[in-house]
Amino acid sequence: MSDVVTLERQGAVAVVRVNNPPVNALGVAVRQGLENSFKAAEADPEVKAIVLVCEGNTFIAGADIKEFGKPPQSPSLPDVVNGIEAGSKPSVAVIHGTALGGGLEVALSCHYRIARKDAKVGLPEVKLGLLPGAGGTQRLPRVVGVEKALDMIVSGAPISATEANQLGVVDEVFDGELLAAGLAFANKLIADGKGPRRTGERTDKLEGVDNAALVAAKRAELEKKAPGLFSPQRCVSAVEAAFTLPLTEGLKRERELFAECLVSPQRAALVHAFFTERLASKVDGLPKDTPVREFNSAAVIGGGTMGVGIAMCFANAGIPVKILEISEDARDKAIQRARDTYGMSVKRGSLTEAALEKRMTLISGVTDYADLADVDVVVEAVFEEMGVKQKVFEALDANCKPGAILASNTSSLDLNQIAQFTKRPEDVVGLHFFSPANVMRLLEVVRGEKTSDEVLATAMAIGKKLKKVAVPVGVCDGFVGNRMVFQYGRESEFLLEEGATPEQVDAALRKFGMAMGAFAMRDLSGLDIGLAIRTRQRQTLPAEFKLPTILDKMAEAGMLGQKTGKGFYVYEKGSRTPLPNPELPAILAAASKEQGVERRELSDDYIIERTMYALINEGAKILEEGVAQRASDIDVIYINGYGFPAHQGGPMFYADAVGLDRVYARICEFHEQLGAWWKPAPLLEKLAKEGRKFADL
Ligand code: T1G
Repeated sequence: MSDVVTLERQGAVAVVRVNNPPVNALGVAVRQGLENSFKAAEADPEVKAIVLVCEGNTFIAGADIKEFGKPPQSPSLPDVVNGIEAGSKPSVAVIHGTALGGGLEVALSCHYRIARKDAKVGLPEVKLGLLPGAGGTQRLPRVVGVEKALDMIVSGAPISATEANQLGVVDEVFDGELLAAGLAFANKLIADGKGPRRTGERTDKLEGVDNAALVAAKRAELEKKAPGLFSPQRCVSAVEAAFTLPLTEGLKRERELFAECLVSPQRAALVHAFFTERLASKVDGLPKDTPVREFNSAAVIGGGTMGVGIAMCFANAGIPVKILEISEDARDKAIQRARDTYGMSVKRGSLTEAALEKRMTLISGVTDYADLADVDVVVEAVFEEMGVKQKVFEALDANCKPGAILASNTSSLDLNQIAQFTKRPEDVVGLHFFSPANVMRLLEVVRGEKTSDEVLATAMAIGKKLKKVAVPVGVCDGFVGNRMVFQYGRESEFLLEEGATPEQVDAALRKFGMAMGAFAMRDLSGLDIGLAIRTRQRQTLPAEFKLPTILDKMAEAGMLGQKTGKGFYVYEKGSRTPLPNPELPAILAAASKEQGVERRELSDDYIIERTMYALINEGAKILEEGVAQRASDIDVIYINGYGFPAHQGGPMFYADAVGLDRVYARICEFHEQLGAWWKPAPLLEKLAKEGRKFADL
């Protein structure tokens, strides 16, 4: 028996125990151990029932993702799973934590399942560009029916133990000790003379329903919602086999479809996104034993949209937070804004009234810096103007206790200069949240030149506590994400001057997989932000760095985006649906004329090259300057903060997939044709010429 799986007997019950930290993933040793243990229990005449239980925080959380892309090793999970189901003695899976993917498939191959009340079960393979490849697409529909199985498999979303019990996925929900619950259930099976109940043999849930119609509807929904995704459609085809083929054929069909997904570029990209999101939280050069300061209380300076969103992040994590505003009226408005924002979640059904009230007890308002004397962490979220920041940080320096973390949410101002407004620059760090702060997962943790290791480690721990994807970055204009999005925005505006329309650019970007088109996003955030940056740059950039003039013309016409009802698109009152702006063509034509540019037809591929390669070139510069510690951190930032499609892996992963030699050659052409902005990053040139990838760094 391998040490990751052990077998012992308790009376007439064989106990198979998995212990493969951190998540009991089904690596080859676990698969081997499961197969051997179930065979040994099957052969032992003293054994009348089998219990499968896991050590650690969770039941099996899936196949070992690290094995994907490597040569398969026997036994395969389907063989292990089919062997468990074929057993002649009743088997019971005891679920706790998260039984996900192959973990739930192993549980489904057991004859019975019980779950601790806080457990969750699910088949998230689609999030990795895969589909359940060990019988999940054949067995889950036999338990919950095709409709619910399609929802769970195509969304990848887990369900609670309670819902799983209601659906029949688990037979019982228990509280308390795992093995005791498992033994009690198994001994009752023995006492009641209950034998195996094989999921694969059930057909009742597949009958009497127009399953073909359900499949067709799901296909149509995917065509509309996720036309570019590879594995969801194959998930549907696999579930279709559950009611069109006998089990053995259906399992075979599932394996074929799984194999197609396994070799897809989208699977490689999504697995890259999964692991690199976790890697990003590891700070190069930070000693493992760096102390982390306590943070049991917080404050936010500024009760605007960002400030309230940030305060809600602390309240959501159970940390009491004070919002400091300049007047009682502004303070009260901020508290009300928090309550109203939570209220919207209650209306949507994603938050209970009780939870709203509990979180509101954690949010209070103050107007005096002296009230912040005891807080462990302060996040400044005031107007993006250095003079205002100076006043705030001088006040914090004068009032906050020694050791308090003094953070700025600034999105582009120089954190090193902000730190100089205090006598404790080593305690100053950037916590750059993304709007809406209580929703967006990305958090850029900005390390100033004087920020101490301890403060950086504490800032990363705060990010994790707030359930953010915390990525450490260095100080530069716009840090990583905004510095890159500026290049992307500028190129998309130039494309309008050269002949494209906002609708065409946005459609091409959405087809590429971006969550939002570039211009729909600009309308949402407001064109005045970009205009302010342009104005600042016109004063500082050398003349050869030309800037588009469309924003200026649109601002003159009062078009600032959704906030004015029109921008790159027009918006009917109360609607956020972008509609073509009839006034825009004249503005674009005038801008083209002024720039001396002959408007021409642009292809979607060209649009993608101009926007994506602008991101990649800037990303290479950021990497070279050490503002990001690894190329994959840039991918994580862009996926989690800017709607870059995870199934493309992130800008740098995408560049590697296209081939840096091709990207570099195109950027050299753009440099020739379009001038200074397109000077290739030296790192990109170097890697391209050496035939290497960003991933090789
Ligand atoms: N394989 C390998 N490593 C894994 C892993 C997995 N399935 N899941 C997590 N890890 C590592 C992770 O990289 C991290 O490592 C550590 O465990 C803690 O993870 C045939 C083919 C289970 C909800 O998709 O959703 O089964 O950074 O930080 O926040 O049909 O991990 O410490 O070195 O995320 O407590 C399907 C993926 C696989 C589940 C725990 N299963 N994992 O969250 O910890 S495909 C999944 C998660 C499959 C079959 C198919 C989460 C979690 P390190 P963590 P967490």
